[in-house]
Amino acid sequence: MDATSPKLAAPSAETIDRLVAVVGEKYAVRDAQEMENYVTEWRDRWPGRASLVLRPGSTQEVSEILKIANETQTGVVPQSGNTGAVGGQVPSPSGNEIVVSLERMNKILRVEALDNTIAVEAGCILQSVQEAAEEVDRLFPLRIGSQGSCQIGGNLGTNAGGIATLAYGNARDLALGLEVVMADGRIWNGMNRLRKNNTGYDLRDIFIGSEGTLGIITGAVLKLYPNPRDRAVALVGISAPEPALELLALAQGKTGNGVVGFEIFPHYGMEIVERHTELRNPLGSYFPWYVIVEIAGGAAPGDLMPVLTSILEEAFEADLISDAALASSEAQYQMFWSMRERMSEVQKFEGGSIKLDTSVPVSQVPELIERGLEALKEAVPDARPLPYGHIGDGNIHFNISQPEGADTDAFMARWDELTGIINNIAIDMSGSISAEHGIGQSKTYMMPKVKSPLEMELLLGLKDLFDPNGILNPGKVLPS
Ligand code: FAD
Ligand code: S2G
Ligand code: ZN
Repeated sequence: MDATSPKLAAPSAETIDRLVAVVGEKYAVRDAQEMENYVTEWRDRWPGRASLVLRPGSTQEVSEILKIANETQTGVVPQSGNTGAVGGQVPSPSGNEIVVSLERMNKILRVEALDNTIAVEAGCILQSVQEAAEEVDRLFPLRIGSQGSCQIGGNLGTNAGGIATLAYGNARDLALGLEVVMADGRIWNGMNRLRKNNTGYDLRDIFIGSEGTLGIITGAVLKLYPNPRDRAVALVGISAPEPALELLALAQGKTGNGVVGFEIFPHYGMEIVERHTELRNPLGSYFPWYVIVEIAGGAAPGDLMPVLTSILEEAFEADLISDAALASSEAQYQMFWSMRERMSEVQKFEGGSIKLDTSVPVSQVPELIERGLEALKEAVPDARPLPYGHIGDGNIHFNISQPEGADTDAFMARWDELTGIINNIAIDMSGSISAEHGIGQSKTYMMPKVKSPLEMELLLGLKDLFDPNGILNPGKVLPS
């Protein structure tokens, strides 16, 4: 069985009516025009078409939908916030699949402050979960630029990473329990709050990161953390990625696990943020590279400013950094982080932008960047590389903006070629071609290259066991 079984076909009119009857006309989208938002993703890179979009309001409705889909061999694309970066959440152009959007299932089910847990439905927007944690003076530490629209189902579907991974881990590390509807409609209720539960294979972790291909996550129990009493952040001008890693080691040495954010971007990143937003470089001049470092913890507000100041002073003395601006207000704190979080958005205004999501061991990031820049100079001399992101956990988005004035379509047509150059360097360094975004439909062709025959056999075996008819997110993650 391959990942998209040839048995799938467009649902008949009768099947469509049966599926609509599960959620009711009000929560079904039949009209192609109205489907636009569900079949288009934010990079406009993978145009899709669907036979139907369904917006179920309960786990029971998701179960009934999958029962019918499984019986009628109808492909189902699970979708939450539709902010995925690898096209995993949109249907193929065939028009044969249906999209199941979890957006209506957005309730916070239970907050247990003493357990440090929060139970939510899959359609809960990430920011709402962060806010619900804040209400009980706790922290839900998943922090990504799309947090205003991405949802917990998609965060778990992709095992999302983000800004705070280096201190708190990815989505997988933040989940305790799951509720999942299987391809045949059966419901697995794994919504436990246990911190320890070693009873056989970990089903939860198999579903997390499976990108909608093994089951539809309808609920989750997530970990909450004690709220840090203080935080301090600085924007630093620096000469190269190497000293950035020395600054990271210095900061971690002084604060234990207190470094909760450590992001790098090149001067080109600063240039396009200033060109396309109201944000301005707070440093007196420009530098080849910039780092945003955040430390959190302390016993009271104000505790950490002296700590971060002493770290930066020591970094100056060691000639690691060229300049630094410490955020002296909440507004400045937000401004520093906006510079980083809008880096993805502003690339769109620079013309064609080819995206990468590589990771290597943290200490090898400088080598990845150096080799990548070298190789790109060869392949596309006037392109504008933008290696940026989560250097603190070894994840670099080695994005590439087209040469100024170049033909965008011609440049974007080189997507596989140019991503191949950088991905091959990551592979050569025993790194990953997908640190946090997943495989989606964008990288399925690379799976046999990055997985051993044994791994491919085990992954396909899992897919066959969980979804024998191949109805769940056909053509995603595993090559068809
Ligand atoms: P969707 O896009 O709806 O779906 C993503 C995948 O999960 C698809 O394969 C889909 O089929 C599957 N899925 C969705 N819902 C379910 C469900 N209920 N059950 C099972 N499978 C499901 N990602 C990062 O990891 N780190 C970042 O720092 C980051 N920054 C971003 C910044 C911006 C500005 C943007 C636009 C995106 C960024 N992303 C980042 C990518 C994206 O936000 C994440 O992958 C996010 O986790 C996707 O969540 P979503 O709810 O939008 O999922
Ligand atoms: C980030 C967003 C997507 C991209 O901002 O950390 O994950 O590649 C990325 O621009
Ligand atoms: Zn990222």
